[in-house]
Amino acid sequence: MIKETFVASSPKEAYEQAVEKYGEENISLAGAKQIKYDDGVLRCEVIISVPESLYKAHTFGKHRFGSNKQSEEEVLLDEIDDLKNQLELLKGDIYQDIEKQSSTLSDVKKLFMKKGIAPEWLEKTLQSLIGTDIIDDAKLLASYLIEEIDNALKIRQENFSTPKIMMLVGPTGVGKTTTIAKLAARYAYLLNKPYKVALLNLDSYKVGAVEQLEHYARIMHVEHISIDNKKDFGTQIQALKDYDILLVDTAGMSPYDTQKFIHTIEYVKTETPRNIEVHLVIPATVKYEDMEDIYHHFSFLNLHALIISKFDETKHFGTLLNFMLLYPMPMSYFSIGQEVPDDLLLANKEFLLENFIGDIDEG
Ligand SMILES: Nc1nc2c(ncn2[C@@H]2O[C@H](COP(=O)(O)OP(=O)(O)OP(=O)(O)O)[C@@H](O)[C@H]2O)c(=O)[nH]1
Ligand SMILES: [Mg+2]
Repeated sequence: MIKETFVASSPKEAYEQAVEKYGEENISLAGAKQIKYDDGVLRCEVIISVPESLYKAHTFGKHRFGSNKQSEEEVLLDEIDDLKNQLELLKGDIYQDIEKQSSTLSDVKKLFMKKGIAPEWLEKTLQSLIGTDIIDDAKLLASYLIEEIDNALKIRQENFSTPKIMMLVGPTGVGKTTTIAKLAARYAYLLNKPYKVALLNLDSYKVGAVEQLEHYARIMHVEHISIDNKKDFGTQIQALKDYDILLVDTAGMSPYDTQKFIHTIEYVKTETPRNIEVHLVIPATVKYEDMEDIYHHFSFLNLHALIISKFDETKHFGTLLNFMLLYPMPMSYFSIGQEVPDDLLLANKEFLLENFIGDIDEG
């Protein structure tokens, strides 16, 4: 693996440069820092690891390492791609014509759009029904769309392999600390087997953050440690090696707060014998554009899953479902209220879809 540094005004922008160059699946985050350059401007350096062959191919250009001429196979593949694109366009045109003629189709599409599902996803999904009788039956059409949404949603099954570290990250006030407390109770007391749980608090920003987590730790009789630097984090993880589950609470951060991001990346990248599972907490109540923004900014913290919070504060799940269709990240837990430990569910599709169907029925 080769390490390469990308520089921009925010960690997100620097990371995006790396993604654009190599593709997200080919790189892993190796570190990040903020540096004042000689011109006096603060910039972010994001360091990524990339396989050596890819680095050479993308950095020095194909011609140095292979022939500049396209092989017959490449020409053929390009032509197939062209044909596929043309076919998609044609299907799109046919779909538009059929939608104009079928009021059932356009009514069902409008209803799902009204509930938050994007027209692009709906059109692409409904295109495959062209030529079938389903497009004239509103109930069947709606059931088909619900089934497709069901197929697209991803759940991360709770895994009990220990020892493990779960770190919760997310914007301010989304419910990270409350969810940590619920998870601590779940693992320490509510499962078939009691797990040995410790809480690590990395939030040295918020006034009262230590006391908030300490309060839960005391009630539950679980270990609680506050940490304010990366070295201590590594040392404490080592010292807590007999614990089954370490739950790590982090400071809430605005997606645009570079300092806190850099700080959190350092913790995420700490070398530990245990893998750090990073769960991003997003409230079900935020609007679509904010969800996208939060996801884009946090996604490079090596996210494993999403925890959706504040389900009790909305009856409309369409925006969230739409987000999950376009950004298919696995979901791990749902927080459905403020009560510790009761208001926590394992992420499940039925909960989302039943509420969504109720909403659609009202429409
Ligand atoms: N209605 C509702 N409130 C919640 C839920 N989860 C957390 N809260 C409340 O949201 C507020 C903030 O919760 P915290 O757990 O402190 O949020 P946080 O993400 O740790 O906040 P910061 O550390 O400041 O970033 C508290 O009043 C919680 O009781 C939920 O699922 N539903
Ligand atoms: Mg908190």
